[in-house]
Amino acid sequence: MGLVQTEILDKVGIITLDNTKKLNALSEQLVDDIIGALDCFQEQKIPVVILRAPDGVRVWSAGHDVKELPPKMRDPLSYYDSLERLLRAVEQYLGPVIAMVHGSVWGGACDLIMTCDIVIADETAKFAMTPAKMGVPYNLTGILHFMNRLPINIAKEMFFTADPVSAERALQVGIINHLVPEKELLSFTLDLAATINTRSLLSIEVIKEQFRILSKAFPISPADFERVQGLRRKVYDSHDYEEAITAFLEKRPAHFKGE
Ligand code: YXS
Repeated sequence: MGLVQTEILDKVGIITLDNTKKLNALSEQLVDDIIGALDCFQEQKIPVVILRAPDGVRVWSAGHDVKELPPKMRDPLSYYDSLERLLRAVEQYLGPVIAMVHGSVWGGACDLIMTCDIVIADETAKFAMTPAKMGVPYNLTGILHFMNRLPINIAKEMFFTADPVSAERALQVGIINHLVPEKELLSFTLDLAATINTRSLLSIEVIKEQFRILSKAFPISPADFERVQGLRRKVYDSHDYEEAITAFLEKRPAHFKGE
């Protein structure tokens, strides 16, 4: 299917991100192909899905396709934008979506990992959360994904430094469920999926939906929401947002002004 490969092994759906020449950057097309594969598995009531990249890649996904980030004055991460649609598709899939990670994971793809139900990685994995490097304000639902999974100080360090977190540290802080040797990654992940497949899908489906509802049960007042939207607009209207994208495309370090 376009930029992904799909297969079903013993009732486990496998989606392989397969646009490696673009480092699996989450372009609109790759996102649509991943969502299409999830929809196809959902119709067949496939109980468990594994989201992976091809063997041997250095980069699992380079995150949001920078070339598709909108020019300034437009929210880059609003409700119907591609990354947000992808994250919701994973959250709403009927059964567990397991991220199987070999290689580095960047930005929006890091949020995708945080949205998957279970994460299994090998020693080549690393995870970097890059809005502060890209002049992007990020958004409330994305930050909540990290807060639900990590101690807030760890989540803040990931956002404030934008530095990659190693596989070993990712295990320590809870980004990943299991760290396994590269040669055992697929068999370990398939074994875990097979165990889940011996349980009641009906029960798991309802438990997953309760986790989803509770993980979003985070009160915020209309006034605070509107204030956040105003603050976010200051960022994506800023010099820093425009400079970050330009610098990336010109392959040079960004020079931020904080305005
Ligand atoms: O020079 P060509 O045309 O071959 O293109 C280069 C890169 O420009 C391109 N590329 C990307 N294109 C679009 N979107 C991307 N995210 C992206 N990343 C890379 O791929 C070609 C090869 O890249 P190159 O030469 O840098 O490869 P490398 O092996 O030296 O380094 C691999 C990476 C992943 C370490 C490096 O490409 C990199 O740091 N990429 C950017 C990762 C990143 O910061 N992603 C965040 C994107 S913004 C996002 O996700 C959210 C909006 S947010 O920031 O808010 O989380």
